[in-house]
Amino acid sequence: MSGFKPDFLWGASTSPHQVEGNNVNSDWWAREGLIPGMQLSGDANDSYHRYREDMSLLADAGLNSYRFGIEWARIETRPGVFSSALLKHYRRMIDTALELGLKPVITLHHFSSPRWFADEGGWSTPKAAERFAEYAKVASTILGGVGHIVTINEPNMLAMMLNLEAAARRGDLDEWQSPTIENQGVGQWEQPPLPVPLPEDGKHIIEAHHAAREELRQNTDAQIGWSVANQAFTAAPGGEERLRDVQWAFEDLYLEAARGDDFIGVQSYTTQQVDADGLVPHPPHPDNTMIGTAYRPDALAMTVRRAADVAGTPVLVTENGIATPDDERRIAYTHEALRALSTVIEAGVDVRGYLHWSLLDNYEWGHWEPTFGLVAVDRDTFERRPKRSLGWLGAVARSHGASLNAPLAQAVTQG
Ligand code: IFM
Repeated sequence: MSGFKPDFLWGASTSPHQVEGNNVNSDWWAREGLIPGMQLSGDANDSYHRYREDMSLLADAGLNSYRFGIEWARIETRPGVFSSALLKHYRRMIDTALELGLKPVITLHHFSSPRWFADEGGWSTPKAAERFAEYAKVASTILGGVGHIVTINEPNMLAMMLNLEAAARRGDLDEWQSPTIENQGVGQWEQPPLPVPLPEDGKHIIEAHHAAREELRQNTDAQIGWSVANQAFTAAPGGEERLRDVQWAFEDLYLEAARGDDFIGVQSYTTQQVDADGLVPHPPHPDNTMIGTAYRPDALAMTVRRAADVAGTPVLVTENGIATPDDERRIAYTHEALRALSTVIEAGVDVRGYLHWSLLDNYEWGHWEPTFGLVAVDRDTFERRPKRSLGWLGAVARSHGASLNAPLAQAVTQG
């Protein structure tokens, strides 16, 4: 595989709420106690304290980048009140990554917000952009030496959650386990697909991204972008017209908002069919992942091509992975996804890096069962147990993708 340049970023991603533990000042922490059936994040992976160990695992395996987030709910404890101790904490994390040879990719917002922000209306009020930009401005004081900043993770999922939250407030959330796509299908194979976000729910999120981009451009040298959940939509017979509407509301609105950014973050896991009635529920199948989605490693190449086309920017794959208890399957999935990605690069698409989701088996927004990690974590002792896939991905990185030429069977046994 010759497509990967020597400065290509090879790494893995996490998010604060999913790995740090005890994110008590966040809206997500509050929500976990309210929705029946949701498991609690609790101590999560205790990465708040164990980040050096996490980063060392990545670096020792041969990877050169780590995407992690800084947590707004910890940094801005009340409107306009910023914790300098917490800012220093995240600066130490950035310094640790740099010291270990990992290029940090920093996310400013990954689903969780300060409770006070949610209480004043969160992303549904015009104030959101100003609030987020102020946080981005203060955060920029610790972001020196960071090459890539993701302002908002999966703005399209965030917009969709606004919808579900409104349903929860009305008391008619029964059909959903919890308000994220991530939980779709865990043990509920017949669950319908999540609703398409309403374009108006994305409005203030898009404004916030643009306002934060301005602040970050003035105060840092980083490349600025955001990361969109890309669905690799396809039309079932008769669904062609509906496909265009769904694609626009779910994806293109957010990809178009990235025009003028320095990169578009692509997050891709599977594909989704659309027919004349809308999103088609994915049927139960032995090949399905732990969250009930189809096994589709080809989704990555499809989404990277499309995102580059619509956004018109270089691409950084900020998430790609599979929820599976079987690590050989994880290697097989990633092997196929990366081989196809290389073909896309060879065809001329400017792809700057590949960050696997996830470094750790972490808190999957209401559930602990789906395991996406390259590293397992004991929930009581917090012991990290690297899986074979971590060594395998590290070897791919060290060879600049050349090891992807080896047959899959060899990849699986040598990982
Ligand atoms: O765990 C999530 C992540 O927080 C956002 N993108 C999808 C992942 C897997 O569901």
